[in-house]
Amino acid sequence: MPTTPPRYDVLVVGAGITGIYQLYRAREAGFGAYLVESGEGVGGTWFWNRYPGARFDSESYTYGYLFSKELFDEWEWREHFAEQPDIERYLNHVVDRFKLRDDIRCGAEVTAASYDDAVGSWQVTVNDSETIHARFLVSATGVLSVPFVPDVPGRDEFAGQQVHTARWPATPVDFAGKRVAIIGTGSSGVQLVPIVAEQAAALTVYQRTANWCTPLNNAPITADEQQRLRCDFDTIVETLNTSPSGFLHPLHDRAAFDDSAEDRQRFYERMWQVPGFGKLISHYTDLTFNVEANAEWCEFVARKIRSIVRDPDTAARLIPRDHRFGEKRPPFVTGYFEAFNRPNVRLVDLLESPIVRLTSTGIETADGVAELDLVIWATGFDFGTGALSRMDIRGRDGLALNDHWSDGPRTYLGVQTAGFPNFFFPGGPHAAAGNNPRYNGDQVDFVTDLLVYARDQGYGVVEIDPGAEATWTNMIDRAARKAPSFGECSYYFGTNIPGKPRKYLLNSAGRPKLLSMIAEIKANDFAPFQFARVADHGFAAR
Ligand code: N01
Repeated sequence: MPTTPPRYDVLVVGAGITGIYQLYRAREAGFGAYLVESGEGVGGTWFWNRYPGARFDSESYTYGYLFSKELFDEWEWREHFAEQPDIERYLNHVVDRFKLRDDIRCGAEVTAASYDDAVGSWQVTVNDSETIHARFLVSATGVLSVPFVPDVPGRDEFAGQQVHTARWPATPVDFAGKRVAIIGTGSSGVQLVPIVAEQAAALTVYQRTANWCTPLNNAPITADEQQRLRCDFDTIVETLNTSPSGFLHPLHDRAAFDDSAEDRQRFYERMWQVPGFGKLISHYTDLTFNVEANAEWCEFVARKIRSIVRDPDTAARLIPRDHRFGEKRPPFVTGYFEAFNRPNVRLVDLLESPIVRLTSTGIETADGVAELDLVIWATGFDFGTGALSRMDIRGRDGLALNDHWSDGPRTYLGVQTAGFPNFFFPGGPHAAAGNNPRYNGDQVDFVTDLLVYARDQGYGVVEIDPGAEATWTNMIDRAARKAPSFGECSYYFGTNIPGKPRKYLLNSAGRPKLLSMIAEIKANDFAPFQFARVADHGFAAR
């Protein structure tokens, strides 16, 4: 007997940090809400990226949820920068604590979604076979969710094991006694290198471009610090809400050449010791604007690299030559440069000897074949639009999202795009440029408030005006040109994916601006969103 497809007010896609919060907010607001997740567990990015060494590089307590003081008080992060298993435990704890698990279905991948204008709702296909109807579809599919593997000849011929950092298997990968390759030296590769180096018989690191890596400076959170965090909750929230990028790191008040040469060196030493993104945020105010200031800091970091790495040729290769500090998203490391002092670790500079192909036994470069048991691809993601572009999303009159975005994403507030009524994507393109969960949480709050407004006014359809979309998207593109960080060499422009349009994928206008725009929109009855009534308002409350 054919069964009637389930119907929900709000269908959330993706059980990452954003999706879990969206499910919580939609349910608290009284919507019949449900969440589908392609992975076999919750956590999103923090479920898939379970490679050894994966951890936050934003402070744990600024990255977790802040909507519940009780949650904040009862969860004790063990480290300032938590490791992946702790993060996954935390997200499972949140799901259970707020009784969300019954409304989440894992192993359910959205393979298509189309808007039905006649009834003002979405027909969503799951796992190519099942149908779910939803009045509102919220894709919380994230920006770092689709792994990228370069099209290197012979990939299928390699007889050993291959794994991507962003699809790391749940069963531990054994490095002991193995000849391992890590391809890619972005944030994932450089976190993994020291761990593999300790266990593998031989590790070859294939680097195309060196990155400006600086120490993460992680530490356990002491009992006193735990206590202080609890006491400071309100101040922490206030600081995060008013800082441009959603971090606690204070801004500096001096430009580099306000200080003497001696004072600058002392300051650089201090920066080397500060945790995580402090090195970008609390640095001299002109670090990313002033070429000379940036060059001096880069030279300081280069000296540090030379002082750690004993082989001068390897050290030289590990020092970036093609970009300044902050032009790409900087990785933060623990023991990365030190790993190259081990006798079992070798660096291959792909600019000198590019990969020719994979053979059945290893990787062939211009210098010959390295025999391998395991190849690890740490080659990044189809950032920002990767997941949305793979779901065959069709809006009004069958318009494909991929056609609407053929020149790159066009959005309003990074939450909706014109021609796709009742479809939202918090935490997607044009969402954050800083501490992701903070911006993404703002967007979830906004989407929920918008849906509550629509419901209260008796509307069933919510759609952004194309003019407003164009204005916001132009603002994003202008802000990107003015932004001090993240040049076109960074994957934030889609540069790493062959054939992808070069369009800025973040929102570098800052969180305070986003929050003030949201306040203004709400004060104006959510103009410039357009609303319409629908005949059938009978969507399911579970
Ligand atoms: O990916 P990436 P990632 N041949 O794109 C190389 C977040 N994150 O997974 O620079 C050889 O940064 C590529 O080389 P190049 C964080 O936002 C956070 O490391 O293009 N190499 C590069 O070295 C981060 O920024 C944490 O020349 C090839 C690497 O692969 C984002 O995720 C931890 C190649 C890709 O680096 C992505 O990081 C981990 C080819 N054909 C990740 N193609 C935290 O700490 C690409 N590469 C929170």
